[in-house]
Amino acid sequence: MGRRYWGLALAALCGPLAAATLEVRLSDTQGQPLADAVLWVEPGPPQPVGATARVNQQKRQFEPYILAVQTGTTVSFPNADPINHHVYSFSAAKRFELRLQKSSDAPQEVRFDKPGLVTLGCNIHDWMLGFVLVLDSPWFAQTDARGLARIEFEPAAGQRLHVWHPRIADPAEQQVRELGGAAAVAWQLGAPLKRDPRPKEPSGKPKGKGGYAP
Ligand SMILES: [Cu+2]
Repeated sequence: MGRRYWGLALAALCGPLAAATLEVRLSDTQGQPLADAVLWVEPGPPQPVGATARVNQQKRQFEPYILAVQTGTTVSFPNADPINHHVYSFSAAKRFELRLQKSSDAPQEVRFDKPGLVTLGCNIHDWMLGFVLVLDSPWFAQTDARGLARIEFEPAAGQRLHVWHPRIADPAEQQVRELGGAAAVAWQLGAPLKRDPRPKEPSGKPKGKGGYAP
């Protein structure tokens, strides 16, 4: 049963919710849009039921590169490649490893039960890098290519807007704003972006047990 169904069912039970949409436009110090950043409003309600999400292994990359989920979400890791992957995380929020066989096998799942940032790697393909950001709020969205994100949430006093992206220099301390009832926020980052942390996939013919057919 999908998340949307449960959302509708809950809305029906509780009556109309005071929902609002916050539109955020995120840009770097030069005014250029920053895509794939996660924006979220906290505090938020706990998750009524376990949601699901997915991180594909596709063309020897994690797809999506950055996934935001609420605490308690179960994420499946299907392998769309004709080769094996060995996905792992050493992050405090979730340590795990999955030996992903070729795409014919059923995807394996991991439940993300603690908030925090989980960095994904692959033991076979060193350049594979991905992130699962586990949030204690259902009210999050990711920026598109124009740097735009729309967050659906229920406004309340004391809420704060957060942002995260691997290229933001100081996500822990600086990237938080009070929400003052605004419907739109233009957020320009105050410090230059760090370089993209993703290593380049080596060119040339692959070798070894991680090799693959072109
Ligand atoms: Cu791999």
